Amino acid sequence: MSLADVRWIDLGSHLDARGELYFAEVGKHLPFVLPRVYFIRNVPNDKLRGTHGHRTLEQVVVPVVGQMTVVADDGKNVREYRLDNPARGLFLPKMIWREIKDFTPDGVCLLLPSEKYDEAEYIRDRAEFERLTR
Ligand code: T46
Repeated sequence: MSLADVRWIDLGSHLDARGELYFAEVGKHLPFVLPRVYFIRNVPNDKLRGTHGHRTLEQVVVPVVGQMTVVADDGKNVREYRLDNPARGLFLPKMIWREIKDFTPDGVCLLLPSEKYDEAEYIRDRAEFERLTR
């Protein structure tokens, strides 16, 4: 996979006088069936989340509250994406090194991954990631 496979995904929405409702439906907004969800919040501004790649896992990152920046890296090119709109998630395919940084104090991101948690499919060693993407 390469940075060309990283893309924005517009969620479904229903906005009316009662407020805002957003949704992601498999096949319509999500390219995989969801076996797990998790969210990250309360990240100090000088701390990073991620800093690894995934052998097989894909996921969508949704900035439900506040803002944060995803740095995506395919081993050859690096690109930054500012997540600032809860109506839009960022799709990260497998074999992309990612860091999430610069959370605003209120920042909460919801992660929609394609697999259950499996430490064996993480690539936490940067040298190994570079070997695999060479
Ligand atoms: C990713 C970024 C954006 C679990 O037990 N179950 C889970 O579903 C998750 C996500 C984590 N954990 C355990 C594994 C570690 O012992 O929680 C601990 C911290 O996880 P990690 O250091 O991987 O957290 P992040 O924020 O660096 O990475 C997470 C995801 O793991 C990763 O897939 O892309 O968020």
